[in-house]
Amino acid sequence: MKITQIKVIVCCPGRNFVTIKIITDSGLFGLGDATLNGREMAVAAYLEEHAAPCLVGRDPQEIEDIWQYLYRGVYWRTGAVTMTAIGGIDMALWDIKGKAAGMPLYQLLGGRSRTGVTLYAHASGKNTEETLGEAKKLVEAGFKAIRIQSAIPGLEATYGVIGDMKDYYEMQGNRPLPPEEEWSTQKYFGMVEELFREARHHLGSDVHLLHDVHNRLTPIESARLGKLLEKYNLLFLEDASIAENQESYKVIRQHTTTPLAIGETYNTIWDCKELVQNQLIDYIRMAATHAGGITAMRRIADFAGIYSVKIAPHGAPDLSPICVAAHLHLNTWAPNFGIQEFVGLGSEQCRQIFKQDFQIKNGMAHVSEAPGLGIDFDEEAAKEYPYKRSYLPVSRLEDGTLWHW
Ligand code: GCO
Ligand code: MG
Repeated sequence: MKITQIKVIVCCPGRNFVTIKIITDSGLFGLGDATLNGREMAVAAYLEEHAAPCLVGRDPQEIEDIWQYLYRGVYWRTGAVTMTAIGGIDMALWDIKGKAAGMPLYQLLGGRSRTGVTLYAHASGKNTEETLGEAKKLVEAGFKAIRIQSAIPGLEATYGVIGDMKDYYEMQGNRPLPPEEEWSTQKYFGMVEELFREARHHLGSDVHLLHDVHNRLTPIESARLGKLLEKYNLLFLEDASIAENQESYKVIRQHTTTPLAIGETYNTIWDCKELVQNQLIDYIRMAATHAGGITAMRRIADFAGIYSVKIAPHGAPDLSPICVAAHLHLNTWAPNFGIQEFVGLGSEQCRQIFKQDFQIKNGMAHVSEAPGLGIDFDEEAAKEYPYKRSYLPVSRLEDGTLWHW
């Protein structure tokens, strides 16, 4: 089998997605997601100009060698743009391998470890009451795990909730420059305990609760938060602090038993090595798209498993349905799967373009049994929604200091 063409398609059905289609002389093709939020065209150019020309004519079945060629063979290894390009190509190659074998991807990985993939949904609102109203609806819809976020009184907009502008997920293409949000640790601590106390009171003890701090706290503040929330029994506390200095998580760990999750911006196994090896975290949240595809995720899952760390792949709306499908296969297989973030099936336009056939029932996803990833992409429909430049927000402290978003 030979690769005859690699297409890179950037479309914006409500938000931007970079899709790779690898076409072969056998009639089989594979699909991959290479979306890097706010930097989509950098990956598209990398693929078109630097990666695709080296792969045309190669055997798409040699996934491992192609992975090494694009990773080790490049002097400038790692980095978000390179690893997202590799992630998209790798996914498409596994899609082809599955189709050639006549097997769904999870079978190629080793088969099922579970009947379905437990999902967590998002509840956000402008105050505790609104957030918990959303959470209740999700519980009624069958979800067993909910991420709870609320606006902070006194701050106009912050992570997950942005004033009257709908949330940031839907702002793609609507603003010429990055919007700005505000952060105050003092004000956050003034509301966060009440949010979880009320959540337990109204939702009961069975439902799993999660929370994303989006790197806003310092390690000692995260430690304090973890301690404060211990009695509300969170499934995990996500991105409490930035961990460029992986050692800094020791500060959090030595103070609290609240389980910790991190990793959605990580690109290689090296980014989480110390965190995993020293058991400073409980869930690793890397995504197939940004961490080098199925080939890399499989290694990360096995590495994490040795240290009792579970995988909980990133599932925000900026990962395309192709990545969602890849994660469902990985999660169906991985013995150390934890939970999958899930934000719905995307806009109507999105569902017109990406045709997936996994099933969701009672807060669980059931992977497609079709060969490969089990997803299709309508190129003609995608043409209707061209790329629109857009940015994630930035965050500032009340005195104007630029802070982590
Ligand atoms: C999450 C994430 C997202 C990110 C987004 C950035 O846990 O879902 O934090 O909300 O902010 O994916 O690209
Ligand atoms: Mg997050």
